[in-house]
Amino acid sequence: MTTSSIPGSETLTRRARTAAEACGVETTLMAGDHPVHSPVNGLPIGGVTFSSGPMVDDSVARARTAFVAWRRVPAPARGAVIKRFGQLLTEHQADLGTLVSLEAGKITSEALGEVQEMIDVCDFAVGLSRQLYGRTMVSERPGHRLMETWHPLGVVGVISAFNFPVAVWSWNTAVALVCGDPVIWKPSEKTPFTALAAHALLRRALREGGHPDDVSQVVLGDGPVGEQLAAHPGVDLVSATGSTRMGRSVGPVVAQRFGRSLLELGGNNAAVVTPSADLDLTVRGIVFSAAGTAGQRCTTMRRVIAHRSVVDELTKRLVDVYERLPLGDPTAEGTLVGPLLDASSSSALDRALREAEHQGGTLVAGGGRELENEAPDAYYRRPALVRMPGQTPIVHAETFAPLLYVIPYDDFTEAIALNNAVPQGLSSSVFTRDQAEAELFTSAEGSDCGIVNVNIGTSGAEIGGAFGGEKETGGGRESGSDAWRAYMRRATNTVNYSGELPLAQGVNFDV
Ligand code: UN1
Repeated sequence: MTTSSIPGSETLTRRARTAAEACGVETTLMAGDHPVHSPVNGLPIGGVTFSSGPMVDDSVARARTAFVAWRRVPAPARGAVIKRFGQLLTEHQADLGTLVSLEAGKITSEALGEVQEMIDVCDFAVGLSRQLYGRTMVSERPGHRLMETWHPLGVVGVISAFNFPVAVWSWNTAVALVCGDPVIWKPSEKTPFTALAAHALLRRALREGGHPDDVSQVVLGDGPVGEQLAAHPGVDLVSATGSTRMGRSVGPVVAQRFGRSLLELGGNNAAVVTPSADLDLTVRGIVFSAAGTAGQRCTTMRRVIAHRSVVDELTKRLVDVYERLPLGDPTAEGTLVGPLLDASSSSALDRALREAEHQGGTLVAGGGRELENEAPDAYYRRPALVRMPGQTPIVHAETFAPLLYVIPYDDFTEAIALNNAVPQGLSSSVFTRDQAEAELFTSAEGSDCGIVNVNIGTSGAEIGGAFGGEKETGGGRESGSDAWRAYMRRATNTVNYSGELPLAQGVNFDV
C-alpha cells in the first residue's frame, strides 16, 4: 500500500515557516545560503547560514561567561526554567512535530512522540533539580566527616543527528541545564529549522526567568563545526550522537585534551525469537522496531535471530506485513513508513542489499523504491527483509535504512553469542515465554548491550532509563537514571572537627 500524493515545495516551505515562526524563529534565519531539503519531496524548503570558526569561538567564550552566573543559580531555580520549557514544548508540540516530519521525514505520530520525549525529559529534569544527591561516607578517623558534593561541570557541547533532531538535544540539555552547565548545540545540518525552533522556545523560558541568553546557544554547520567544538578547550563535555565513524574522529580529539565525552554511536540491534515466543506480539514488536522511522533510529532492529523451529513461520508473517505497510507522505494520515533522508541513505541500502545477496542472502520482501514518479528527488523505499544463512560480514555493519536480516539458530547459547558477535552494543531483545531464557538473556552471561529488553522491540526506550550502549556504540549514557552525573564534577570533602590531626592509614608525621 502506497499513498500517492506527495506535497509540493511551496506547501512544505509554507508549513515549515509557519511552524518555525510560531515557535519564535525569525524568518531571516531560514533564508541562508546553505539549502535545507525536506526528505518528503527531496526539494529545498529554505536555507541557513553556517557559523564561521570565529563565531564558534565567540559562542564558547559567551558560554563560559554564562557558566559563571548559571552555576550560582540554585538547582531548583534552574529546574524552574526547564519546567517552563516543558510547558512551551507542550503548547508547541504540533509545530515542532511538523518540523520534525518535514526535516527528518518522520510520520506524524512518531514526530509528536519525539516532542513528547522532550516534554517527558523536562519533567524528569525538574524532579532531578531537587535530587542532585551526593553520599556521606563514614570516616576512619574520629571527629571527621567524609562526603561528596556534585558541582556544575562547565560548558557542554551537544552534537546531534538528523534522525532525532530535537529529542536527543533535549535529553542532554534539560539535564545539563539543571546540573548548572550552559549548552552549545550543533544540530545536524539536515535539520536546522527544527533545532532553531526548539532553541527559540528554550531561550524564551530563560528570558522569562531573567537568565542570560547564552546559557543555551546553537551553532550551525557540518563536520568542521563539530570538530571545532570537540577540539575546543573551553568545552568541558562533548556529548555526540551519530555514526561510529563520527565518534572515532570526535572521541580521540576530546580525550587528547582530557575533556569528557559522552558518545552515543551506531547500533546493530537484534531480537532473539525463541520457540515459545508469542508470534503475534513478536511480529508487531519487530515491525515497529525494524520498519518504523524507515529504519533510521540508532535503536532500529537490524537482525532477527530466530529458532529454526519458528523461523519459517515468523518470516512468512513478516513478509505479509511488510508487503502491506502503508508507505508515503509522512504527514498524511495512516502512513507508517516515510522517506529515507536522502540519496546517500538510499544508495547505502542498495549496496547492503547487493552485498547480502553475494553473501548468500535472499531478499524475501520489499527493498524497492516507490513513488519515484511523484517525487523523483525523494527516496521512498519499501522496508526490506533478507533471509541470511548466517551472520556474514554485511550483517556486522550498521546500514542506516529499513533492512532487516533474518538468521536461524539452534540453541539459545548460540543465539546469545550471535547477538553479541557484532561490534556495536546498543539495544537487544528476546521474545520468549520461558522465564529462564528471559533471565539468562538479561544476565551477565546474556546480551552485552546497554539496552536489554524482554518481549518488546529494540527501539522506543522511555526517558526514565539511562540510554546508551557498549563497544562501538561508545559507552555513554544519557537521559534518565543517574546519567546526570556525566554533567557534573564530583568533589570529595574531608572535614576535620576533632581539633587533632590524625592522619589516614595510621601514618605518623609528628613535627
Ligand atoms: C536515536 O535513534 O538516536 O529508544 C535515539 C528510542 C528513542 C531514542 C532513539 N527513544 O528509539
